[in-house]
Amino acid sequence: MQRILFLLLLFFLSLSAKTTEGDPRSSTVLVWCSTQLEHNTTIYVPNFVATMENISRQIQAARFGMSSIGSGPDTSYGLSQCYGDLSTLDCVLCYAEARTILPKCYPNNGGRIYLDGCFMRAENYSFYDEFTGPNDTFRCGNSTPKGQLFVESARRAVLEAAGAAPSRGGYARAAVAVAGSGNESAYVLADCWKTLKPELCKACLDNASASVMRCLPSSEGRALNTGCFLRYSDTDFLNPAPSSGGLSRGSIIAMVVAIVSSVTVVSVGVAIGLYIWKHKRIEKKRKGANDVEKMASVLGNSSLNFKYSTLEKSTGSFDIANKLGQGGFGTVYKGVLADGREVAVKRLFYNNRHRAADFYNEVNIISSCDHKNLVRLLGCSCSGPESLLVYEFLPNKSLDRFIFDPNRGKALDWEKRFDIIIGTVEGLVYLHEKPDIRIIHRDIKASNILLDSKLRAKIADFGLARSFQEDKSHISTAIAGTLGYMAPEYLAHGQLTEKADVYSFGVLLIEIVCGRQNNRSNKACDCSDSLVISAWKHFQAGTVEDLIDPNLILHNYENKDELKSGILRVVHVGLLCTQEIPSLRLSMSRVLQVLSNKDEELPAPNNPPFIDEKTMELNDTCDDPRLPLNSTYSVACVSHSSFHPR
Ligand SMILES: *[C@@H]1O[C@H](CO)[C@@H](O)[C@H](O)[C@H]1NC(C)=O
Ligand SMILES: *[C@@H]1O[C@H](CO)[C@@H](O)[C@H](O)[C@H]1NC(C)=O
Ligand SMILES: *[C@@H]1O[C@H](CO)[C@@H](O)[C@H](O)[C@H]1NC(C)=O
Ligand SMILES: *[C@@H]1O[C@H](CO)[C@@H](O)[C@H](O)[C@H]1NC(C)=O
Ligand SMILES: *[C@@H]1O[C@H](CO)[C@@H](O)[C@H](O)[C@H]1NC(C)=O
Ligand SMILES: *[C@@H]1O[C@H](CO)[C@@H](O)[C@H](O)[C@H]1NC(C)=O
Ligand SMILES: *[C@@H]1O[C@H](CO)[C@@H](O)[C@H](O)[C@H]1NC(C)=O
Ligand SMILES: *[C@@H]1O[C@H](CO)[C@@H](O)[C@H](O)[C@H]1NC(C)=O
Ligand SMILES: CC(=O)N[C@H]1CO[C@H](CO)[C@@H](O)[C@@H]1O
Repeated sequence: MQRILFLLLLFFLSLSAKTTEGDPRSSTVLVWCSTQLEHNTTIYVPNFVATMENISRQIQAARFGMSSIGSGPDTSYGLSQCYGDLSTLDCVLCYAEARTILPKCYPNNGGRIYLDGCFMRAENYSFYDEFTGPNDTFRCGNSTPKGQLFVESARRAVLEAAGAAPSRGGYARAAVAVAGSGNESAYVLADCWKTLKPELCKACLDNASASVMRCLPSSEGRALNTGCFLRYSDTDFLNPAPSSGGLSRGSIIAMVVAIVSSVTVVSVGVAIGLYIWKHKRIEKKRKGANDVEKMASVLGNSSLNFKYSTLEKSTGSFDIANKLGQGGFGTVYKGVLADGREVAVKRLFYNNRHRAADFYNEVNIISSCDHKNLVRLLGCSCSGPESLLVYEFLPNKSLDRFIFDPNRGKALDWEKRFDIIIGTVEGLVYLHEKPDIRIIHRDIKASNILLDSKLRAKIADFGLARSFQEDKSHISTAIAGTLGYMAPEYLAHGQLTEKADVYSFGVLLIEIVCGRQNNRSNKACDCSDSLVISAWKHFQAGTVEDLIDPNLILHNYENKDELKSGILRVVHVGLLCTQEIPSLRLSMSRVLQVLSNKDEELPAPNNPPFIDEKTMELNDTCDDPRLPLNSTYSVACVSHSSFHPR
């Protein structure tokens, strides 16, 4: 439940940044992971998840949380704190960001993350009194050096804030303004973790101020210590003291939060992943097969089964050096079998033994998907100490490595990209129109499109979410970073149809053309708009060419006009797929038709979601009279829409 909340909140953040009053300052300054591996996954993961959940409840009330859950070497100790100038809402947003990043330290047993607005740390021991350590460090801005006036004001402000904080509950801010000058003023924030006594806080901040002053005359400096954070800057990054009164964004979202929290319906899962429908025949078969022993024996006989020890050996006992990446549901390692075959082994984060029968079923369903544009599941190890899935190994990894990288992007000219697009479409048509079981992928994104040795597209990670749908504590949902791809009706209402995949696919099309990710933290551009909105605006203005990935134009094409019109057509289809109203979006088979037949006339696209710039309002068909019209966002309707599997 909390997770859904965070996703929604993050979504608001990304969409309504223009109307933001405060700033959660959720950009990451530094992450470091502890060097020890967790002791026992089966115990560690649930403890970690429970600690995060516990802290998130405290954060919403106090902008600070600490918790320890479990016993022995797998106890999870956690602490998270927002810096003193963040409002509760901004704090929740910053924490949400920290929480999505820190689990990436797994399988190491802890780590800490410093963001510009908050801090979070998890370990398997009690670290609450620690205030100094060998890894205390600082980061300096690299802009042109400032003048002597600024150096003076920064020194004064740092000493003032660091001096005041220990006696004021650990937090202080300071600003030293220099009269008559635009940019010689200095702004400082100092914050100790609330678990530290004043004298330890002082020791930490004394060290931090000394560190940070080594940055002068740079315009920015940040000290990242075990027990405190200190930053100075020449820009006023501090949030104003919270104002009261008025229906601010904060209060609207707080209301939305309250409503969403009360809805059990959502618990069905806005989990990222996949939803499978079964026709009645299969439903029956499934019920009959709910016997773990029987399934295990069937599987034991089938070619799908791999021995745990074989796989363990093939990956060098899950050696970090063989790690290929981290997917939604587990860590993927490269393995080489005794016969020389290369495979990708996915080690699932969390194994729920009593759901083994369902897991076997899903493996069977996934392995029944056989299409040239789907990554093949070769089998699993279902009976060893932990569940492993074995996939075909694809040497060129995933599409995001290419299109979002200015150098590797050159390897994909327009023809290759177009082939990848068509391959992805064909894979999706297959999943959506399979006669026995229709599958919604739910997590189409560039990193889930893998490339084989000839750079042909293969869709990965379909079929798993179903197995984990009921694992409320499953860690993967805390890691999912796919906000930019989620269809609005799915995100807000949990409504899941194939059109949610179509939406994500539309985003992907636009990304492939532009060579940029659909998110706002994209520093490479003046992204006040998301990529989709920006594509829509350029489309309306007839200037889509401005968005095209420079790598595409590098290549020598004989017929530049044909190239251009081909690219424009793909953007047009992308916009038809990302229309706000799901029923207007094309079906995947229709997409295949219009992409294959260049002469077919395309309708004009309707707007993508969140286009009303003044109010940032989602033009939602929400008709609850109790809700204020023109509220910033109408997710509040969640309460009485329902989850509509068909
Ligand atoms: C992990 O803990 C579980 C539950 O206590 C236990 O059954 C399992 O054997 C342990 N695994 C390892 C590798 O120690
Ligand atoms: C959260 O953690 C705190 C501190 O460890 C503990 O006192 C509290 O009972 C926990 N709350 C829940 C709901 O687990
Ligand atoms: C933390 O985990 C490591 C390795 O997993 C273990 O060796 C160590 O004893 C644990 N620490 C505590 C305090 O239990
Ligand atoms: C400090 O960080 C380095 C590199 O991240 C790590 O190897 C080292 O163990 C860390 N020290 C402590 C005390 O955690
Ligand atoms: C800001 O500082 C720079 C040098 O640090 C100076 O060249 C510039 O004129 C200043 N700008 C204003 C508006 O004072
Ligand atoms: C701050 O403390 C760390 C760790 O004890 C130490 O290495 C560093 O030199 C100190 N910095 C200053 C400026 O005293
Ligand atoms: C598995 O194979 C064994 C021997 O090959 C056979 O006796 C058994 O009936 C098979 N089990 C199933 C469920 O097919
Ligand atoms: C946003 O885009 C940037 C640059 O493309 C990327 O590094 C970052 O990971 C993205 N953030 C998310 C949350 O996807
Ligand atoms: C562009 C790129 O990296 N292509 C590689 C894809 O994988 C094959 C087989 O491993 C390599 O030969 C290519 O260089």
